[in-house]
Amino acid sequence: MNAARNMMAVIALLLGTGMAYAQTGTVQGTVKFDGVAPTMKPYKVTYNNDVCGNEASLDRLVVGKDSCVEYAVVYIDGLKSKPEHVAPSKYVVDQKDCSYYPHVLVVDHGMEFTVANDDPLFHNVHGYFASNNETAFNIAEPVKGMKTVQRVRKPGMYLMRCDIHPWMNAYVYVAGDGYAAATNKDGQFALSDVPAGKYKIVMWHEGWDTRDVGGKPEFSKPIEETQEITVTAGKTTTADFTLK
Ligand SMILES: [Cu+2]
Repeated sequence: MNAARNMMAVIALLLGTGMAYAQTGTVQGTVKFDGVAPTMKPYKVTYNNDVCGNEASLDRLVVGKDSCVEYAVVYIDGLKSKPEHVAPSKYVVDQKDCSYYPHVLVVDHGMEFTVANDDPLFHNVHGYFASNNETAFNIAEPVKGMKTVQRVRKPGMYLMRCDIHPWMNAYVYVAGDGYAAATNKDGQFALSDVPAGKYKIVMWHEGWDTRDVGGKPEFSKPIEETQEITVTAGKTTTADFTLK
């Protein structure tokens, strides 16, 4: 009797899993730079050189082999699911050698991430809402080995900068819903378990023009491109983007 019941439970589970898979698809694609990518000038570092080095990259435009663009964020617009509780240790931005790693972090579930300091000097992590440049949070991490869990109230894009080392910049995209990704060094992204349907898919890139304002780089506006896609159950939909 018990064996029969267990078997029924297994069949129900398999059917349930099968149905869940049958209703979702994968979206994948590549972001490439159109034409010859401009060369990015490094920022001259004039203090804390023992830790920070003599030059720093702003990481505003990272183009690899075959014009592949790293650190673009791709997300599906208007597709919302409930954020899951994920341990904030899953999402970490580390400060090392006076740079942020990774340069772009996507928090695809939940609303928390961790900021760590791996440098033997004082960094502060000034977070701004990318939409209006207003302060969202400000964390001081004076000591090497510090870790701070940052909880944000709103999903969206956040810019992080250090007020002491003005070249340090990074982005955190809090999707909360599981349908966002940053491109890897091969310019690729993949979004899995997307419910079948028609959507707008957005590619966001931070933009790379900078202007020196009293020794502090100011950044140009981000670039966004949108496509309409249809996600079919059990299939992979391709969405490629070109950055100009
Ligand atoms: Cu700093």
